Amino acid sequence: MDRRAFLASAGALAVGLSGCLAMGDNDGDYDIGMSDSRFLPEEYRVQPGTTVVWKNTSARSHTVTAYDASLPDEADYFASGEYADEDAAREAWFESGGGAIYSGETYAHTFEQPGTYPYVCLPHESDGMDGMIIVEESEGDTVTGQ
Ligand SMILES: [Cu+2]
Repeated sequence: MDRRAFLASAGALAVGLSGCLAMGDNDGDYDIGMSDSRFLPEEYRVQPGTTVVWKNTSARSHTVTAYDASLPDEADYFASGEYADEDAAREAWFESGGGAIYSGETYAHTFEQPGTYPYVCLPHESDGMDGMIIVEESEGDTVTGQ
C-alpha cells in the first residue's frame, strides 16, 4: 500500500470512529451529548433504575425538559432545573433562562418506570432538538445504535 492509499484508509477509519462517538460511545462520563442543536443519541434505551447523564458538549445553553403529557403512568416528571412539570419548566426558561445546562455541565435523571419518555430542549425546540428515553426490562443490549 502506498502512502496515499494508507492515508485514505486511515481517514475512512477516523470517520467511522467519530460516527460511533456520535451515537453515544464517549469517554464514559455521560450517556447523551448535547451538540449545537441535537441530542446524541436522540433515542437511548436503558433498563429500569438506570441513571442517565446528559452533558452539554457544545458552546450553547440547552435544557432537558420532559413532555409531561407523554410520560408513562406513575413516572416522575424530569427537567433540568428540577421543575415540577412542563408548564413550570417552560415559564422558568422563557422568563429567566431557568433550567439551562451551560457548556460542559451535566444533568442526570434516574428512570424507574418502564415506558417511553419524550423530551425536548426548550431553546431549540423549533430546531427539532428533541429526544426519547426508552426504559424497558431487557437481557440484551441497553444501548441502541450498535
Ligand atoms: Cu438546545
